[in-house]
Amino acid sequence: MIFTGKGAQEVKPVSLVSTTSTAFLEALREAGIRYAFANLGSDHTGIIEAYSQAARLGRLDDYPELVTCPHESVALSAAHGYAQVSGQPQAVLVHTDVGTQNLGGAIHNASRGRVPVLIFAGLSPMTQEGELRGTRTEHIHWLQDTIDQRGMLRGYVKHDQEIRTGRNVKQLVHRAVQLARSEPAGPVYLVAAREVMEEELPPQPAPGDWWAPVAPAALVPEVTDEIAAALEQARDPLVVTSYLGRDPAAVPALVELCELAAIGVVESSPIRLNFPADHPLHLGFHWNRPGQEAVLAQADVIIVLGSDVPWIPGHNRPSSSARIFVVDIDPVKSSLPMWYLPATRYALADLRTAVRQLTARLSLRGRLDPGTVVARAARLGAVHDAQRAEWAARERPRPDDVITPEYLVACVREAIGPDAVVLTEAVASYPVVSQHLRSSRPGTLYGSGGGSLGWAGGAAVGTKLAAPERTVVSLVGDGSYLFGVPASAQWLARRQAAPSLTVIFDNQGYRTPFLSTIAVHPDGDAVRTGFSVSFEPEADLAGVAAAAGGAYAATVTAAARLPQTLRQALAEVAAGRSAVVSVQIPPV
Ligand SMILES: Cc1ncc(C[n+]2csc(CCOP(=O)(O)OP(=O)(O)O)c2C)c(N)n1
Ligand SMILES: [Mg+2]
Repeated sequence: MIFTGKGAQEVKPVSLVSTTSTAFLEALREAGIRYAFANLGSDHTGIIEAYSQAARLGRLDDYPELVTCPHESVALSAAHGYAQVSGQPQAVLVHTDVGTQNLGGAIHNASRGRVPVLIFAGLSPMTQEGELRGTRTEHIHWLQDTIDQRGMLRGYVKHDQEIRTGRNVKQLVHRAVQLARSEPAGPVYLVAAREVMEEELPPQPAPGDWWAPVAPAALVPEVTDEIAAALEQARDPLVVTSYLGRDPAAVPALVELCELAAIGVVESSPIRLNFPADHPLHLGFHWNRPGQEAVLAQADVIIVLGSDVPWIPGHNRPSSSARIFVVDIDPVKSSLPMWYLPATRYALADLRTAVRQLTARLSLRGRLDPGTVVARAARLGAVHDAQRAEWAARERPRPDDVITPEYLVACVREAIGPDAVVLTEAVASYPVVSQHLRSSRPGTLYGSGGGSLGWAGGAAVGTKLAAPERTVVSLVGDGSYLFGVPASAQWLARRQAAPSLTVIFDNQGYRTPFLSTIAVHPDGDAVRTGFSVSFEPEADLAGVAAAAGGAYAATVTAAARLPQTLRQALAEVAAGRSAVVSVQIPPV
């Protein structure tokens, strides 16, 4: 290979032009980036030439595979899905200010979800009279020049930088990827003017292997002792987590700790599988529903292990005497403007490492009283069993053939089996998905991590590209489905041969804003008048996917038909074609 690694010193063929763009693309590949999810424009002429040259020379493997995405938010969501499942950041190439703006809420999701991704956007050319190659040639080059393009993403990226010369573009790319991957991981943003990306320069050697992400941090011994001692003395210890399972290997580590000391686990607005839902120490899920959760109120020692919102104190809070410890890769949430917990200790640590430290400390000392542990495990197991019996009763089919969300999730669970990768964006049905999917295997459940709907459409494509052997299933609201630019996402799935099943919880509108209003105005006019955001007359949601991506499309209105339709849809997916099943649940 001429371009990459130490081979950069080799002979340069006559027909080879080396530019900032070629070095940039080589650096992405050197950094392990496999895909460039791209929406190209006039700022990318150097990149387009680079790919064209590589195609001519048979060297496309030197660059990330260029994946054309007809919408930028789908591109970023695809990179998000890929990184969530694989841990590997990918690149997203967008056009100047407008492409950056079209990333939309997907940048919020990547940021809040702590997902590594490298975003590159061109800047408008900086010269206008032909001074340099790449100078302005189109009217939009004046219009797309903005005061502070990088500022548009500031607040959502960990790092933003302008590439000012090709002479150190590789270093800038490797550094950006290092920053993106170091915990707390997140998106990074590079920009460069067209003239810079067109700059001719000698082939750039790969910088050394200096760019590993920051190594995981452990708890200092004093803090391990402090938390272990609190657990030893606790009457009702509880772990609350939302994203410990970002590291799937942390899940069995948490199981071991909880079994050792009989610690209950609650998942609060989970965006990962953090603890097996079928484990007797799993004590349920907290979402937004108003009301005090007894398990949280009873706890005397609480360890918050990876959560941005472990509870919502306005309606659900721990006892004022509870001792609370926060252990997190991001313990004080520097990117969230207003955030605090009544905790006695905040510790920055890799969660798997910290959990193993606690397990080792508690095992060594032998100070856990076996009788207490056994009795507590039995008591918590009874709470778990009662909870599950209540949930099981709710998922039985109704005699009138109406499809409830509970029944829908139960049918999905039975159809997809325990190993499918599920992306959840079912909004008002988030709690129902948590309770009835019963996800129990690490790496099988993902949320966006943020609050910008429309993530699952693109994320499913990225997930399938990262894990081609897995069945990928998205559970989405009808509103979320439409936010996800389904024509773009479904087209991309077909183009990239990345099929998945999408199940739409179709209540023909937005339920959630109404639920939000009830929480603030329980006796207000919205409740009295039955305000709704209805999508009447409704689009043929599944038909959009058929038209854009050749997907198998079905709409289900009767409970009895649901299992068979899901089976058919999964058969289509297994055969290589996406499927969208729109399921009519009671309307808003
Ligand atoms: C990009 C974006 N726009 C708006 C919202 C505000 N919002 C929150 S829930 C919701 C309704 C979503 O509709 P649907 O997916 O059908 O879910 P449902 O509430 O009906 O369960 C909206 C619009 C949001 N979260 N993200
Ligand atoms: Mg809806």
